[in-house]
Amino acid sequence: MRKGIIISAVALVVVAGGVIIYTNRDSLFGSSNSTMPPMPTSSSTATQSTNSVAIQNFAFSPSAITIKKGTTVTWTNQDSTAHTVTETDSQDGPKSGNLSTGKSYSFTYNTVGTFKYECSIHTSMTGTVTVTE
Ligand SMILES: [Cu+2]
Repeated sequence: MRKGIIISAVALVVVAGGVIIYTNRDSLFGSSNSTMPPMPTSSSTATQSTNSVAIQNFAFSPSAITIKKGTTVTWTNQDSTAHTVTETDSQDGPKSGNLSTGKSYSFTYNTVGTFKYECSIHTSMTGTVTVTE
């Protein structure tokens, strides 16, 4: 009988401990969700006529731009993490190296075509520059 009580007590502690861990996990998840960067807006994925691209929330914004031949495009890192602007299609394109917070990099596109680039640190960050006559 006493053995049964002890086992029950141990089981209760295990269950209670599990509940506390679960609750903490839950609140951790809740707080990390609230600090998640906002989802990119649809406008940042549409092709835009600009020569200025922000690097923010682990994305190029806008990620697709159209420019005239001879235009200089400037990327500015607004994240607290270092990023790069690196061509990925073996054409003449940007090769910025690491850009720390607040740093900018410029590249002039002198050839008509479509040019792809990425952040070489976070390769899910991609962008496209379309150069027209
Ligand atoms: Cu990056």
